[in-house]
Amino acid sequence: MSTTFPFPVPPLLVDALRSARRLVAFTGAGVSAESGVATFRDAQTGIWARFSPEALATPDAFAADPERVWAWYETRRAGVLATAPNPAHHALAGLAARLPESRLITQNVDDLHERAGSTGVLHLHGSLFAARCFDCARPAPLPPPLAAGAQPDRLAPPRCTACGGPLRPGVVWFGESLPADVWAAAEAATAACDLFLCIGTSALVWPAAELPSLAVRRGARLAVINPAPTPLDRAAGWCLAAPAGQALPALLAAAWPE
Ligand code: BV8
Ligand code: ZN
Repeated sequence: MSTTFPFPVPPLLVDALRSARRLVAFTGAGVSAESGVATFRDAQTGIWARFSPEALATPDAFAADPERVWAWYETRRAGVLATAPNPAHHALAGLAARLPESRLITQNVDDLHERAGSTGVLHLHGSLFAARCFDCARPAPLPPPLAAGAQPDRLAPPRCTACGGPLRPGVVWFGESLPADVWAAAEAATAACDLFLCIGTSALVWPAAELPSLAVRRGARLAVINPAPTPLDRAAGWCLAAPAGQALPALLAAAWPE
């Protein structure tokens, strides 16, 4: 059932939220959109307009042209540092305070959930704020970030002090496995949850996109928050067609009026 926002918040969803014992919030790039962070599949802006993210976010792309791929990630990292969490991030941090058994699972590689106060965030696809050697996989410190707004189209990655290989971003690229421990924790939380909030994701990237269906198969109720339709809508008990920065604060205010 699709509810066109802004109001009223579906009363049965408010009840489900208030009485949830084990909630999972599952986020994608849309939750950071109102912070000004481009979503993953939005048309790439500026110098990146001619690349599809899928074409850049792979080990082969990095091996073929490390300077172009490293420049893209450093530009994204600087962009995230120049922005701030939005009301959606803060609402999710507030939700955890109300429902201590809840878990936050994200596909995002930014740190905006943490900067809003969320803890124990499960980053399925890694983080822009970690780096490791492309050759020997040793973790390595990141260099100082680019100046905000800088968009070099090429940037030489720093070298590993142990083997001299190029550093790569600590993200999961297409064709790479998700971190096994993070994936196992995400699956376990999803299988055990009673309410699954799916926020700001096109649900097109696997195996992450499997989680909402797993939750429903295990008996949880599913709510989707996304201004656009998603493949999950048919299985959802509620579809809130609104930006997360509006829908999540409204949901919390309805469930726990001050
Ligand atoms: C793997 C890090 C194999 C890098 C990312 C079936 C099973 C397993 C794999 C596959 C499979 N089918 C295909 C695959 C391969 C592939 C895949 O899924 N391809 C897709 C393109 C079909 N999967 C993989 O390669 C995965 N690895 O499976 O390994 C393997 C197996 C064994 C052994 C070895 C290997 C790895 C996938 C991870 C890729 N890395 N990110 C980086 O960020 O650069 S994925 C990338 O997509 C981001 O993490 C992003 O978060 C994620 C998902 O996208 P969304 O978050 O949903 O973002 P998107 O832009 O699509 O949508 C935004 C949504 O927000 C929209 O719906 C919009 O309407 C909405 N929105 C906008 N504004 C708002 C809003 N919502 C709310 N409020 C708003 N204001
Ligand atoms: Zn190395």
